[in-house]
Amino acid sequence: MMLTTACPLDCYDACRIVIDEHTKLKGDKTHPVTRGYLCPNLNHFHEQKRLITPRLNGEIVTMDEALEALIGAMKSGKSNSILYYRGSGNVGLLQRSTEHFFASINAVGTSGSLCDSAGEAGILRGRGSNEIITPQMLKSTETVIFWGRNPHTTHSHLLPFLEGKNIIVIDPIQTEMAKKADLHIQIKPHCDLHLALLLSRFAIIEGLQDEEFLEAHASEYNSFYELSQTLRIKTTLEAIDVSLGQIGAVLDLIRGKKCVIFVGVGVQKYRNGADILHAIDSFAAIMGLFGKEGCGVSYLGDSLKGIELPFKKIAHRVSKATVDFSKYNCVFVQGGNPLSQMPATTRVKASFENAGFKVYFGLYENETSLASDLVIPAKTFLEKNDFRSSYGDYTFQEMPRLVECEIGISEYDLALSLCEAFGEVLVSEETCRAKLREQMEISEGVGYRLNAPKIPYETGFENGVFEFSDELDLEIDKSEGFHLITSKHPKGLNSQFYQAKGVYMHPEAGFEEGITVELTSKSGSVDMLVYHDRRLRNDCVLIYSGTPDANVITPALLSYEGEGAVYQETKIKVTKK
Ligand SMILES: Nc1nc2c(c(=O)[nH]1)N[C@H]1C(S)=C(S)[C@@H](COP(=O)(O)OP(=O)(O)OC[C@H]3O[C@@H](n4cnc5c(=O)[nH]c(N)nc54)[C@H](O)[C@@H]3O)O[C@H]1N2
Ligand SMILES: Nc1nc2c(c(=O)[nH]1)N[C@H]1C(S)=C(S)[C@@H](COP(=O)(O)OP(=O)(O)OC[C@H]3O[C@@H](n4cnc5c(=O)[nH]c(N)nc54)[C@H](O)[C@@H]3O)O[C@H]1N2
Ligand code: SF4
Ligand SMILES: [Mo]
Repeated sequence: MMLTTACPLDCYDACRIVIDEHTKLKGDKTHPVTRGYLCPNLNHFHEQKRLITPRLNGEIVTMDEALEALIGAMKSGKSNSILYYRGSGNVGLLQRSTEHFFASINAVGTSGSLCDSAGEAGILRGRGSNEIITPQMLKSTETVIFWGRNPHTTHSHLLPFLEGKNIIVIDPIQTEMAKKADLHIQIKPHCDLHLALLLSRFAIIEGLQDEEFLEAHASEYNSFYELSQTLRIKTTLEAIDVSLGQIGAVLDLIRGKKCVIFVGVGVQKYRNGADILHAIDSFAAIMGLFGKEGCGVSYLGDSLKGIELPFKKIAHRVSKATVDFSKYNCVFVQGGNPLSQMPATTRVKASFENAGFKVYFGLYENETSLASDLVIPAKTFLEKNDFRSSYGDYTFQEMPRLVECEIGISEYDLALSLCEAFGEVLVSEETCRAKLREQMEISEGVGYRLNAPKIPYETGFENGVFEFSDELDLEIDKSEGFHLITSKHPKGLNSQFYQAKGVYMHPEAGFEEGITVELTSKSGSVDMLVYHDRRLRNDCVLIYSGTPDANVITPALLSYEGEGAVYQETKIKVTKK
């Protein structure tokens, strides 16, 4: 018999999975987006070596002993010195049942993110809400722009929906999509704000602005246009390494066409990430790309919008990307690997080491589990009940328990044990599942969030109008050193499944393949092997997410808005060893 569930991973696609009696995982052929295939991460899911037994101070213990130690450690201190840190190893909604417990005892949580929150802040500034374009909405789209987004690696189920469309890629790397595109602008990193302003300015010079749309929904665009006029064209084009011909070519490919811009996290790994997304949105507003069929700007959406969870949320929070673990008597890390994935690893490791009792609750051994006092194995997504929504579409899927297994504990069962020990109340798992099912709309066998828009912003914007910026910092960083690009690897998911090695550079950057170089930034130094990659600009170094020690050289800074990590807000000095 075939059973179905959904992939739990932090990915735009949210694939629907069928499993057979041997628990082999396959993509559901009947699902309109998954269409029968998964990706390398899920195809090799069962080959991963998982944590089997709980461990306390390096010794194997039973699950009961592990829970006793956890409860003892939490009861011995003040609850405002307990930190709950949840990563995104599994994005299921019941992962949040543990937050209910920590909220009930007034523990501290985190705010902002390591991921998309700088960009989201920019979207909210302009549009007031963060809606997305799903693959199915692309039917009548004629031109698709991938702006700092790499769909062959991070959104592979979108690819079949792009057939026959004009493609533009704006990316410092010649990605797979760039190779196939009608136009690739191999922009200098961190120059997208300027490109968006120049595109807006030339669109208006050429009279391409959508007057009717602007009049109705975004009438204050003049101040933004004036801002774009403060840029000196020739010097700006030179600084961002884009030609006037390329600006014209972009406008030609979208002139009078239905156009969707997919923006990824690549453009916003900087302190002014919010400004950048806001400027891209502003260009789209000038072109009238919102509220129309086959048009829009699509970033990572708010996957929780429209879903009510039966759990309490933590009230007191500190910024996730810069949290100081050493301030807490007990640190509980769930589904994450901060010692690899947070920026500024040297700082993170020292602060984690100086924390009180450190607990790691996860599926795999990693940098963080190895530095923890207590390690609690989780159950896999096949072994527990859950639900997931997505940031790449509006699906809402149930993930029922399909496999019985002795190993580990589910997030819900752990939360229940903790609530019982502290006299707190947690809604029953069945009630919780029923409440989530009520919020699901089934159409042709697929679950969706209630009230998902058919055409986002068709009835206008949350605040009545699209808001433009009339003030932006337009300074371009001209400091010495290589630009750092740190993006996703096709074979892994951040630090899960596969960890890439070394640093990638263009052969003409001046460093031979196979040598060891020292990479230095204000945050630290690390030695890495050099690999050559002709897809890069010769002023960039690429280190994939999940590469051991990648984050030694990334800064412990927050974006100006959205409390986001800013991995690429640094220049790198490279020296031969
Ligand atoms: N296989 C795989 N899939 C994944 C993940 C994974 O680790 N592996 N991670 C998941 C997660 S957590 C997320 S958040 C999403 C992210 O999905 P994407 O947004 O697609 O992810 P990235 O690879 O970080 O960045 C995309 C592109 O931005 C480009 N870029 C970098 N800097 C700049 C810049 O300054 N300007 C411009 N224009 N482009 C720039 C990079 O070269 C890269 O090609 O992917 C998800 N999917
Ligand atoms: N240099 C660099 N750093 C980055 C990025 C980058 O592009 N470059 N990207 C950033 C981004 S976008 C993100 S989203 C973050 C991701 O950073 P994290 O959220 O820390 O994610 P992972 O490294 O994938 O670690 C996830 C862990 O979750 C655990 N896990 C998996 N499934 C389950 C489960 O069902 N239950 C429990 N309890 N645990 C489980 C696994 O043990 C795994 O080790 O990394 C950020 N860091
Ligand atoms: S990681 Fe993404 S592409 Fe791979 S199976 Fe899961 S949802 Fe699909
Ligand atoms: Mo992410």
